Amino acid sequence: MPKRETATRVYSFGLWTVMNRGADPFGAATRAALDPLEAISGLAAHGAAAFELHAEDLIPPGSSTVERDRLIAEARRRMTDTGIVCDACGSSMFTEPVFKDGGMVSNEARVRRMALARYEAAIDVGHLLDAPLFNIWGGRDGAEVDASRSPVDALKRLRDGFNELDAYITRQRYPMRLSIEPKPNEPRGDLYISTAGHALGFIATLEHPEHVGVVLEFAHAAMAGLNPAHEVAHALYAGKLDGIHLNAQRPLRFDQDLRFGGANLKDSFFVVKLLEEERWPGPRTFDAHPYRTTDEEGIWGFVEGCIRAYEILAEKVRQFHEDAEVQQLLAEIKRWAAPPQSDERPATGPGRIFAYERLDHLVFEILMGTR
Ligand code: GLO
Ligand code: MG
Repeated sequence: MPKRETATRVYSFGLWTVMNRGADPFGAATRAALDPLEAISGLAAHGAAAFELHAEDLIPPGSSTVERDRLIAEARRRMTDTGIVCDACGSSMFTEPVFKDGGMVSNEARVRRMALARYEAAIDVGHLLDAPLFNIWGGRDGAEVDASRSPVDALKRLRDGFNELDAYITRQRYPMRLSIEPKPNEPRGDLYISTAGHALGFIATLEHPEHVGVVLEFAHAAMAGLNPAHEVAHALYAGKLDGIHLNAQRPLRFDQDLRFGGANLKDSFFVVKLLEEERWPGPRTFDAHPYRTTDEEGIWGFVEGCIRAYEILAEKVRQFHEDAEVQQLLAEIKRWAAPPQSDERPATGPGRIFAYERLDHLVFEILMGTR
């Protein structure tokens, strides 16, 4: 067996993933709430070296400053005891009725102010937990009724909001980047920043585009019917991949947040292949939910399952690279890329097509474990 290169790979989970209680739009919770501090310790005990959170996962909205500081101190104690680190913070303001028409895009100026204040408070929490990234998924920043707001005005409001948050981080001298997590829809009918392309185009309009990156989620790409690896590639190519959320999702459906490996075997393989080949240094973060049929104990099996799925796929990537026939086919493809020696027209014979047919089949065999 070749030596495994897992030493530098950091696995991370959103606290909200293990705290999820199995509720869905048609059904109530099926398991008890996990305490956020227990979530931190439990993740550390089951193979995660990092966690992400919404500030509100740890500090319930409306908590006093004393309570906030106590919870942060306790979280930090768990972090020191276990070695787990916080790799990103965000806000779950999208759950609250006051933000029903959006946070930064709301038509109500007072609500937009509240949203920025809420983000700033969450940025402070992230800083106190040493999070290097503040990730914004604007779950309510979208619309069902397009007559209610011009999408251009929505983008301008988002621009002003991001500029203000960036200025806040700079003023506070926090060593923290901002990121945008795009999603095509849900909970809003349509969200304004839907894909990697939307996020990258939008970031270019900010005052300091160099302070802002992208967190891409596998399921969000699949929901839009896009190729997740191509989405990730766009962010990598732009030097802006600040985070990845791994999970599984049947294309073109509501947000399923299935366990990584639970669907999309081949697409998952190509995302892992890309991250490993590019030696992307960031944490492999899972943003999925244990199935609604899972009980409290099963949550840790879910955690281990996500990590194991990544490791198996990374091993398959290694196998792909070490397979002699794959290498021969790839070498053949590379030869076509050499500068032409003459102005001879490209050959149109069947040989070149055959290489892809075989290559694809070899990927299938590798994934099935029959090779
Ligand atoms: C929902 C998103 C959500 C974000 C999180 C980031 O679809 O994936 O879970 O990742 O709010 O803070
Ligand atoms: Mg996510």
